[in-house]
Amino acid sequence: MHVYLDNNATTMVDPAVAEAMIPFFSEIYGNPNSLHRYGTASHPAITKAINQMYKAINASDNDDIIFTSCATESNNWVLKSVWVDKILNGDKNHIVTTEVEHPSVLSTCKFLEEQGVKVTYLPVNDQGVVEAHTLRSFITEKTALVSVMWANNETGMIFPIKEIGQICKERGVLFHTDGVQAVGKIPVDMQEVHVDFMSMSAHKFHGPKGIGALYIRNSEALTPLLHGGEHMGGRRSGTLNVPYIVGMGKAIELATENIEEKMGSIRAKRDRLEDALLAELEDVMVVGNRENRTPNTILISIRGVEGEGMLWDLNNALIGASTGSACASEDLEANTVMLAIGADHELAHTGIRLSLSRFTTDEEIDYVIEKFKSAVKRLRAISSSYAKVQPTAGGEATACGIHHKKF
Ligand code: 7TS
Repeated sequence: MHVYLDNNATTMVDPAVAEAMIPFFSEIYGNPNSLHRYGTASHPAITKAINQMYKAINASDNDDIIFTSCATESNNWVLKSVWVDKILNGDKNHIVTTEVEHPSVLSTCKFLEEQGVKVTYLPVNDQGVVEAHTLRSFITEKTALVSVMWANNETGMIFPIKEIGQICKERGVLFHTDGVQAVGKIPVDMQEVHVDFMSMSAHKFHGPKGIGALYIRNSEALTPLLHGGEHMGGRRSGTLNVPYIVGMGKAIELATENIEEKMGSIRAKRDRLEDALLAELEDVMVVGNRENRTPNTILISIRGVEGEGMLWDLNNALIGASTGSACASEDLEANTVMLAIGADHELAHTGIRLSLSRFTTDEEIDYVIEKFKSAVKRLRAISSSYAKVQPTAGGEATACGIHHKKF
């Protein structure tokens, strides 16, 4: 059996999405900016995709949704353009973000710090969540932007976007959220939150890789990242990637229609897997409470078992999982989100992320439970650092040199 449980890294393209894209490669291939019939032939499909995007997140007609090449581009666009508009050409000098953003936000913030921008990195609590009230004391009249993700890619923890948006609105500060791990996993309704900019990525909800979008409330001014041929109203140049736009529209429609029902089914499988691992393995813990977590995600730490060793064993059993963000997985570093939560280095090396999708089956879950248990048993038997101890009431154990917080 093959089991893919790395859906927070990327998802399978839904066959219905692939089918919708196919005509736009070799049949309807004109440049949509061309005035002839070959160009205009794709217009209805583009309009349909745009409408699917607006409907999926309940955007209003005054808002813009601009297609980009990926969420990394969307995140770079907001941060760099707010820097140009409000800091280089304005009187602000400060951006607030969090310690646990995706590298496309954190690395851009580091770059902006090198340019002289002041950046505040908000801490997370022991659940891995930024508490909205911590933001209040950090916003000053020099703050140009607050950027806080909607859901974390490693833990699945959902951040209080409604409260944060409200604080930003009261203080007159622009608010960006990286919605990549929220859209298609939990209901996202732009009428319910005050968000100025939201990044999205199609490949996280069974669309193709290499296409993303940026939601812009009330068509807020934002200097383009890509200048050129005035595509998309001059907001983002580059010939429209019609097949991928069609694919993203179809994918977001499929992911968000009856989302509660779809997610209920994923949640039931996720909970069954989580319950089994917690009940049948000793000295393991899952980061973050379930109620406040995206329904497909488990970040589990297995005391005494290196994440990479675990991945190796799972991979040999044809199970795809992750030790954290694939974007950072070439350097065998500790899980940065676990470090931010307060885990020590040793524990932060033991995190395994299991992320399900609507294509995950009950049989696959049964298979993963068995293989996971046997991998932990094997790796602990050869582990020099693992000594079986009973955790104390506070969830702390010291016999193997690991001191950790109870998550
Ligand atoms: N933002 C978040 C929260 C993400 O999880 C990712 C990808 C991105 C942005 C980047 O999206 P892209 O469209 O540029 O690819 N996250 C992961 C992950 O968790 N493991 O691999 C990729």
